[in-house]
Amino acid sequence: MKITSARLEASVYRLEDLPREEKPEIVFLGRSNVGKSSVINSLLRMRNLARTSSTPGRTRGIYFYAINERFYFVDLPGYGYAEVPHAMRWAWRMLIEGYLANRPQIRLSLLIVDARHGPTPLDLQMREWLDFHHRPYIVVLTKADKLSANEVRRSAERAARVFPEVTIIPYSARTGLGREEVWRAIERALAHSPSR
Ligand SMILES: Nc1nc2c(ncn2[C@@H]2O[C@H](COP(=O)(O)OP(=O)(O)OP(=O)(O)O)[C@@H](O)[C@H]2O)c(=O)[nH]1
Ligand SMILES: [Mg+2]
Repeated sequence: MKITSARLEASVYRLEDLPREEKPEIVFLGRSNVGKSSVINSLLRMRNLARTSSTPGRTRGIYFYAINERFYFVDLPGYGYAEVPHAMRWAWRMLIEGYLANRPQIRLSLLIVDARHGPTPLDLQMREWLDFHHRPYIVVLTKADKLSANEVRRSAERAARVFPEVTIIPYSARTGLGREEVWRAIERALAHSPSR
């Protein structure tokens, strides 16, 4: 896809502030610090659009990036960051789940998983939840550049056992591995959107 514009349109910290626009939405979710924002930047070939950090728990709100003024990339706060106070974790969960459960505009979710560690128990919870709500998703195994080709293959096999019938794409924000394949999945999801 040719990217002609990408800009942060809204930072949302409360469900009542969600954009009222009805553009289709592509959601990026996963464990804290797994590389969600980096996937967004690398897909767009923009270094600093979505804020990245080596400090976990940096993305606090739901960020809506308007792409080509046609659809949104939605960057969610990561789950499972233990250092966050309990009350705040609860607030994040309410925000994320409230958004995911009640948003017909969502066309596809990208569950970002660290290729080195594979799906964690919280990723499995997320899977149950997405399945329960009939939300379409793919799994992106990121940071693949930190593994050998063989290890990447084994990681993809492991993920395929945990996520049978789900598209699994090894990815690296550093090398561009998987980029074209992820775009194809996004384009397919957008093409099915009734708003087009
Ligand atoms: N080697 C390598 N490092 C990566 C890759 N993707 C992300 N990183 C690094 O991982 C760290 C976290 O990346 P982010 O994109 O900020 O992760 P996030 O999931 O958005 O983090 P939170 O918003 O805090 O949950 C940063 O130091 C990135 O540079 C990758 O594909 N390869
Ligand atoms: Mg982030």
